[in-house]
Amino acid sequence: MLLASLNPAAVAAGADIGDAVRIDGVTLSRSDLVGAATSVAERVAGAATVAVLARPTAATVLAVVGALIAGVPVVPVPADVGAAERRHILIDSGAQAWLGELPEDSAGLPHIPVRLHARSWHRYAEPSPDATALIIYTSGTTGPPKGVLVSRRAIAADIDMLAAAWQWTAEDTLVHGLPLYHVHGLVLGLLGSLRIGNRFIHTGKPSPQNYAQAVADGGSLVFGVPTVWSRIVADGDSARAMAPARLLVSGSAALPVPVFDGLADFSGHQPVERYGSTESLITLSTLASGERRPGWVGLPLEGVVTKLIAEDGTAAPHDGETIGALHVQSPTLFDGYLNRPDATAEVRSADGWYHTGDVAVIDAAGMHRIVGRESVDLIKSGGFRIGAGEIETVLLAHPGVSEVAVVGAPDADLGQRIVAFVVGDASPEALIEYVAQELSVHKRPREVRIVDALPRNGMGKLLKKQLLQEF
Ligand code: MLC
Ligand code: AMP
Repeated sequence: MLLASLNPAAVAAGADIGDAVRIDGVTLSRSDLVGAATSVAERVAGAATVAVLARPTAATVLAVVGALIAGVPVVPVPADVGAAERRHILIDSGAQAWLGELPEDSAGLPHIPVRLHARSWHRYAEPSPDATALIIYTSGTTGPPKGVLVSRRAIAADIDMLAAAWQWTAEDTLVHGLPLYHVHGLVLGLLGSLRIGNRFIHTGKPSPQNYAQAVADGGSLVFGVPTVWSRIVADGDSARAMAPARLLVSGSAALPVPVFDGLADFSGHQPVERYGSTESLITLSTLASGERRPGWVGLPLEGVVTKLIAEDGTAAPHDGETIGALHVQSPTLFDGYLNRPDATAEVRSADGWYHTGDVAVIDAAGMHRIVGRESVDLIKSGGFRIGAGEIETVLLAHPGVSEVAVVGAPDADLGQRIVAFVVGDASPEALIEYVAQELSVHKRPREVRIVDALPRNGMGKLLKKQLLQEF
């Protein structure tokens, strides 16, 4: 059973001890979760796909769990989504209804509300492990986001592999304040907790103070993206407040070595770093029982195999120095991009390897270090994956823009920050607001530079590396 701790028979027999989920001021026991989510399941059963506006609320938790009970694939929609991105996600996914919260613009879809106090004790058969659990939209280098088909099998396998690596048990209290529309917050944090049977606390905004409070409330397994950890270290007191936790885990982007060291100094915990993607789920991690090496993301999880392909197409040696393109094979890989066999074939080989797009080195002990990405057009900002092409397309549709180039500039807080170089006569503020409205708030450029011309080579191709030299 995917959400093993919500087994109705066990919950009815009294396994329902204590709180299961605390989020947005609401506390749910496992019995509350089974009863209310099964009531949701009764209302969505039979739908092909539903969209969930994934704000961090109890309604979102019940919507996702209810759809999973009924075997209906969920499309988590970013809480801060803008008009054009929402339209694309709804049309591409074929979502038939909004389940849970209704956005301001429902785009004409019917609404299935979630009632916190409704209860049903109907028993649903567990859907096939091959069934799609989630369709998560994620950015590529060009074009609009693609829907990643994530199966129930992949999710269950990943959580079990991570549980082994992190000695994660029902005794833990998992804490994070991350969005519930991506792998990190939703799959690992929420679904992981409901599979393992540990208590889960969502902190609300992932501020250093909220993290400190959640650890004071018993948090033992704490998840964050590097930006969150960096802000906690900068705060000092909050970093010291992590001391009673059992394991601090960082992922979704590279954890800077000074942040790793700061956490170790203040809290006494060297953080565990892990690596993965929407397409592969988490495939590499350092171990609760093993070496944590600053700047390195760890070893393949049980069942994962990796290979490095050097520029000449041969296998790169595992010498800790030779750089190659990272490919992974894992029971956790996605089932393709929805409606995009062409894009799927570009990254997944017939014999089951996923081409991650990341560049890495591996040492003789099998430790991996991520060196960077193959393309400058995939940006990671605050742990969010953002395609430069997607932002450029939107900006080009603005009447005040004639040419544009978007880059990820190095940023001490966000890892990378989105900077748009624009030829045109619009104001930077108007363009930032335009992207926030059309795509989503977290994809907005943090900076727009109006320039006379963009650097191009003789063929007219943009020279983004030249733009990046400005930083
Ligand atoms: C600012 N705001 C605006 C705005 N400009 N609102 C509307 N329009 C505008 N133009 C508001 C925001 O809504 C927000 O409001 C506030 O200003 C601050 O927003 P922000 O500046 O965008 O937030 P910031 O502090 O920079 O966010 C940092 C962060 C965030 C770390 C909290 O980047 C984050 O949550 N990252 C997590 C990403 C993640 O989970 N990635 C996992 C991908 S899965 P308000 O009301 O909120 O204050 C993956 C796999 C793996 O990668 O390996 O895990
Ligand atoms: P997403 O699909 O949003 O999960 O983004 C996946 C990408 O995030 C990966 O391909 C990497 O580029 C990056 N990533 C995730 N975890 C790490 C990490 N620990 N270190 C460096 N990059 C990471």
